[in-house]
Amino acid sequence: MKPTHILAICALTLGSCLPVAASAQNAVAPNKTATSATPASLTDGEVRKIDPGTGKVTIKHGDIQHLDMPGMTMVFTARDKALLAPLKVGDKIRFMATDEGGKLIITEIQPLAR
Ligand SMILES: [Cu+2]
Repeated sequence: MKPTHILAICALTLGSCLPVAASAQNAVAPNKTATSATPASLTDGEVRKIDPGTGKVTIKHGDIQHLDMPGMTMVFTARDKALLAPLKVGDKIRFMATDEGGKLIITEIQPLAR
């Protein structure tokens, strides 16, 4: 097999896999040259209120650069209510927030040491 064939296969694979890995909304970001495409990262926060029934959690959070949001206290919705099970009010956490159609969803929570 010639090396050029391997390169061609890699390019095809990357091109078809990237949009699949991201959500439909984020899929366009890698192709943009704009500076607004900040990669999503974990945000520091402190749990203020937990509502296990609705999956809502109030968090005092630091800057969320990929959502272009300054630090504030606000309500998020956990994608999976089970994410909230280990939490207690006052816990320091790191969490992944994502904007889905204007609704802020938490997809991951990492508790920090109490
Ligand atoms: Cu906020």
